[in-house]
Amino acid sequence: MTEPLFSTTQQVSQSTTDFQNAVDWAAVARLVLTSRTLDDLEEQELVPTGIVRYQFSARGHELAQVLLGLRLNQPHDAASVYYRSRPFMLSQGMTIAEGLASSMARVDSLSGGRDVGAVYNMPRRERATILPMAGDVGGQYSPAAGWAQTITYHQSVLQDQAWQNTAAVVFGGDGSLATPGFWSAFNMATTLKLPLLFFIEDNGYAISVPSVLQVPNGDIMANFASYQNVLLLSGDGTDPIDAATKIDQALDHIRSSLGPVLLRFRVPRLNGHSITDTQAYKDEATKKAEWQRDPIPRLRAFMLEQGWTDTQWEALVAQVEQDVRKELEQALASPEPDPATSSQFMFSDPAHPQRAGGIGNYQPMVASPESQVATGPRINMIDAVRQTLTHELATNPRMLVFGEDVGRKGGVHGATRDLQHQFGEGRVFDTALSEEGIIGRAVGMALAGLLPVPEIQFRKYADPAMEQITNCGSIRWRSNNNFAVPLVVRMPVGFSKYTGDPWHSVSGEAIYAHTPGWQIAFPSNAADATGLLRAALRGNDPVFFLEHRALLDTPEGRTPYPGDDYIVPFGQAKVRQAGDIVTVVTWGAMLHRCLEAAQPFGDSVEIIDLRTIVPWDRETVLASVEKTGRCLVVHEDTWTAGFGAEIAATIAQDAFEWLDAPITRIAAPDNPVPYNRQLMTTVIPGVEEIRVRMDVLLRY
Ligand SMILES: Cc1ncc(C[n+]2csc(CCOP(=O)(O)OP(=O)(O)O)c2C)c(N)n1
Repeated sequence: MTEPLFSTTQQVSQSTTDFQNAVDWAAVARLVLTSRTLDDLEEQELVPTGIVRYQFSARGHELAQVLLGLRLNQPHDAASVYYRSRPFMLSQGMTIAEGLASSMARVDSLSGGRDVGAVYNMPRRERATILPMAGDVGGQYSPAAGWAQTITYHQSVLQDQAWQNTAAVVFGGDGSLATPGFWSAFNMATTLKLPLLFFIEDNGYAISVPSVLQVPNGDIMANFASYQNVLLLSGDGTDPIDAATKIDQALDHIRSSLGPVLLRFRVPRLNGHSITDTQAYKDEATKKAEWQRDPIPRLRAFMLEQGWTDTQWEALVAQVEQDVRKELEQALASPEPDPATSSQFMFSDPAHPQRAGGIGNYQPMVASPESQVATGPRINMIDAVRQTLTHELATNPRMLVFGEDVGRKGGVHGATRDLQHQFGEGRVFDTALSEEGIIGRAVGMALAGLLPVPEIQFRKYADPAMEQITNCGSIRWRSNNNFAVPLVVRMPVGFSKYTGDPWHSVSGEAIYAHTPGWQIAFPSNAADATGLLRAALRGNDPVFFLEHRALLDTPEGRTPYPGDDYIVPFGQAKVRQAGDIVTVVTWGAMLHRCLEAAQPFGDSVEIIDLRTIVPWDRETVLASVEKTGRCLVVHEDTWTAGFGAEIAATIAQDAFEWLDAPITRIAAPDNPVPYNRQLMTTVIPGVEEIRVRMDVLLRY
């Protein structure tokens, strides 16, 4: 790789009083011109020749980004960027060749060719860590708030001096101010007074939609005037002194732990939104007025005022042109990615540790002996969950537990009762009612090396967080194994022992199984809950830990506590009952219904508790079907594209020769769970229905 685009000897003053005098304006000019030259090159040569397919210009936005970038000089500073952030990326040490290789989707791109060239991620080099960016507008915000909360965690709970004076920054356009992601992060940052800078580049448009349709009267600053706990700053992002001064003021506020800042710069967007956008929605006068605000002539005039000569400026332009041409050769020489690697890095691989976030020296877990479960008084599954959380909190200072009502109340299901009292409000705490904020914050914390364990009150209420969930799952893959985000999302699923309803009784594991990058545990009893939760908490990947409501405090879910070191590695199903004529595959509360249904059939029925949905134990299932030749899959999730369909398809493909009967499924019909108990029992598979199907298969 070639040198980053700023000199390591530049002066970036720590002092806040004379920032504009201390700025290395030569470095600023070089970076700004480099970004502009890259845009020219791509638009005029690389897109027309098909070498670059997808281009986002930063033209007009460059100056303020670079001024901010050069100030991110603390070791734990982090930034969550967006697709117009290439000038900032250059200021963080991304080389010209990497920038071009990213646009060309080559091996040397920041994502190894996996992501769009303008979608960045970069473990720390000389300056900030660049969090894996989201392609969804608004998705960049709550992970940045999670990093900001990590800063306060290190400062106040872990008392870590290295995190003093640290800032998190999130970049966005005016359109992004209308997204749920922005509001969830803004609410979080202002409520918790987080060290987070919202750096808003307001160019007046979101593609073609003007900002008057994004926020009232198109002016977010006026609307925020009465907002509490935030410093509001607004400036001209094309004016070197105004931009430098406001950035200085903003960072000074944040590094002094005075809370968040929203800094809005008005900037012109001198090109279309992307290369395909002709800007037909702007009239000529508007475009002309925008070009008059081009920051580069203003920067040049400012540099001349500072004593630069025309010759020096022209020499810099020529030098930048030469540098870009030289690194273009390097980018063009970068190979295409190897097609054989396209599925690599979906999950942690001990042979290839990630570079940031998660556990660096992760090793696969070993199963504890079953004998550990055998003795002792039986405890509820919810108590097993609490006991496991307690032990892991006591032994892992990086672990935090949070969610709605999780703190003082101890959770609406009691899983976290007394944990705040034992471990303090810094480690076990209530959050605002924002699932997007809960999961997005967890992502930012995991990227920063903590182990977040958020609770979602009921499976249905994770829906607002779906954007963060899908983005989280793909982080390791799309950052080409640069970043890992191990975190454990606990949530109750399914009907309760009293009733069901459309809101609290969703199981829906199939949706998450279809969300790449997540592992899913679905225990049927206290011992498995203990072992699986411990495996999740010591793992190196994001996990959904699904706790069935009808098993939390019922006899079916009870077992002896297997101990504080008990581990059930993922992907190891358990044969709960051996049999030789029919195989039943199931999980969660349905396991107990299957056991009851099979009672009249003695050892004819083999019952497998899958225990984890991702990864699922194909070997145990296929070995059983080879033995029995018959298979019944039972689950509570809805029928169409339920996880049973995946199991049935696998058996049909890999064990077809062994089958003596059609693979049979029992699942909920494709409708929500009703509140009326009698209606509910017609939807959730019952013991009688299961027994009849077993009988049919036994006689087939
Ligand atoms: C959630 C989501 N919706 C829609 C899009 C498509 N899209 C990409 S950029 C964009 C406009 C964003 O405008 P703004 O935030 O003002 O930033 P600018 O491009 O003006 O810098 C839209 C609608 C997206 N990427 N994500």
